Amino acid sequence: MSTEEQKSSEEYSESNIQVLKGLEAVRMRPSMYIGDVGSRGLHHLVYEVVDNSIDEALGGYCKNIDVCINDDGSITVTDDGRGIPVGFMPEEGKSALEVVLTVLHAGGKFDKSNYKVSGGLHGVGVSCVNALSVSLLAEVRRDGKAYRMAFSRGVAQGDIEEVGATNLRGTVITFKPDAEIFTQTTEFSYDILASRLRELAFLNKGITLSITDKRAAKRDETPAAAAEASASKSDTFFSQEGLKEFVCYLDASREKLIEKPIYLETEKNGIPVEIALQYNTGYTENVHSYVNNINTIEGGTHLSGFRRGLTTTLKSFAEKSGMLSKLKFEIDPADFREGLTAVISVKVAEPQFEGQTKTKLGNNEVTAAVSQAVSVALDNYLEENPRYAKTIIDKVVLAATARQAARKAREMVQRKSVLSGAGLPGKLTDCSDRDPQKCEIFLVEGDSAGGTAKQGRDKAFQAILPLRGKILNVEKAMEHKIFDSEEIKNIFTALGVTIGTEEDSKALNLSKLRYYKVIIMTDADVDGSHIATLIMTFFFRYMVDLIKNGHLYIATPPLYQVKKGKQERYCWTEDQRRAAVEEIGKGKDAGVHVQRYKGLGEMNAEQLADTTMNPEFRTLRQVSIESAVEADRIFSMLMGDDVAPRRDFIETHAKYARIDT
Ligand code: 0RA
Repeated sequence: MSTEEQKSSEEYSESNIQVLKGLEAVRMRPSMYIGDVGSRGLHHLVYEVVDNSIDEALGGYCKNIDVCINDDGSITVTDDGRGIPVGFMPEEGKSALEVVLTVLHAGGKFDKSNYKVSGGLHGVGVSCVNALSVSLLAEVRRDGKAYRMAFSRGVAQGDIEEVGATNLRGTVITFKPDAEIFTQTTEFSYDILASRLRELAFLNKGITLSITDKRAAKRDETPAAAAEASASKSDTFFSQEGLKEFVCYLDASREKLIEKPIYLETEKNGIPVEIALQYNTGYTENVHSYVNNINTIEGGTHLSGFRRGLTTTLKSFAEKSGMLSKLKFEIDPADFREGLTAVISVKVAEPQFEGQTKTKLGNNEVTAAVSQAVSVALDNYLEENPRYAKTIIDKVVLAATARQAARKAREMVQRKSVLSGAGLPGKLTDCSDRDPQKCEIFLVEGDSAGGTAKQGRDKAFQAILPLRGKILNVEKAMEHKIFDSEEIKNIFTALGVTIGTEEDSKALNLSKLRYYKVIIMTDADVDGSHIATLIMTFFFRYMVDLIKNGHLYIATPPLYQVKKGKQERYCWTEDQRRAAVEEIGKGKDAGVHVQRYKGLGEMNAEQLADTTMNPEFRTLRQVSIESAVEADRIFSMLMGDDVAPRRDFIETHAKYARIDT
């Protein structure tokens, strides 16, 4: 507020006061504008600026967009679009640049003709980013001249300045998020930003998006890792063929069933529709939908249209060609989507977003548009590619047959679960409290660690379920096998959740969930990571709502115990180990004993409780899904034999969160 006081009051026109009120509102209730003020909201700031550049690109004015994470943690977004207009706007009493950066939803004041098709989930514009940044510098290159204007927390720090001649064109926005707003973190994740830029490149073919990380290496690592990290990281994303390449990227580690993805790009009733789909030899459905470049994770009318078009077209083709004559039961719509990977992208002028996370498209007119587009393109494909048509239908028939078998297995699990406490698995050591909100269950690798955990737990609210070795890899197994697996049945029955109906096997009833914290506890080694990944894969494929509602956690057992005489310290990182040796060794290493814990089994019950289980001392990592699309691809990739990406995954996708309740 000090900047406000410095200026004399007469300088404040009506519009200035309104601007302050507008941006002040953003600062008062940031979550209303950007969703939340955690890591997600923080990254949203970058998307908001990039979306403006994407709009320029979709209008045909911009080809390159670059994002840079600067050494000081700020972000610079550079594009080669037309540049934000800089001329004086008499009605507003200030430059267009200042209007764009200080007036909420200022976009409408300029170009009404080409509607914004990008424009983020919250569609709030760069002025919000400005309001939530401790500093923002806008540089515009336009008509042979370069201009700049600086802001702090949305307040102009002087007038727009002409700073010289240039033959460049475009906009450069540099901003540093305000730590007063983003109290949890102001640190950007390269991986999160890179994966969004990659996604945007696939969704908007022909645009080049790049990212560079200029931050210095973090210290917490080994010297080799630090050296590698100190070279600035960089990636460039460009897609010539759009969604066709997106689908290939998603299916990179799956075995394809047809030679190339089926692809369509058309406009129906004024709605641009782009779709690519591919069948693979797997059993999971991976359909991702977008509206105006936003991932609609809750689906909506475009997804319904896609499903309808797919089902009716494949079904009528199969019937016509007599391929269903031997089937004695109805094919389920879901059978048409087993082993299907698809991306649907539509552009809707006035999207209505509904649902819990406002990522479900509500516009009814979109269903028919997408359904028709799919029918036409798919019909053509099946006619022109009879061999692949047969391959696809064969796969559907196989899926239908397996579903019949799965139904029986599932009904068995269903009958056993929930109904009464008597149905609980014999291996479960339950807690005494019955309030799910207070209760937690540890899924523990192996019977012996399970035994230790049983002794170390707090009986009142901590339950233990030991799992035998490596649980079934659900990524590679058919559904009826999954419901046959003893370990998986035990998880379902112990948690008390019921599995979906036949129509939607993934629909989950969480209302009977018996523990609000489901904690995976495995050894701190590669095998342990693998087991944790297998368990996470299971939850991702069969209980994704459990993850989305924040119930899934990973325990973090310590890596070292540092001991001298009666003094002992537990350490989770190299830095902590060094510090502990220093501290209790008092500079002398003599007599200091460092034990590397390789497994849970090396700790006794008390140690396990003190370091890993007791809420007072432990650190839990909450599993979250940053991007459903990336998560899906990664889960399919991780199930290969390569260990390194698996470990990376666990480190980057399980957020660190200190949970002390
Ligand atoms: C308002 C009007 C016009 C372009 C923009 C804003 C614009 C904003 C951003 C933000 C980042 N990059 C951007 N590029 C352009 C239309 C410009 C005209 O009519 O010349």
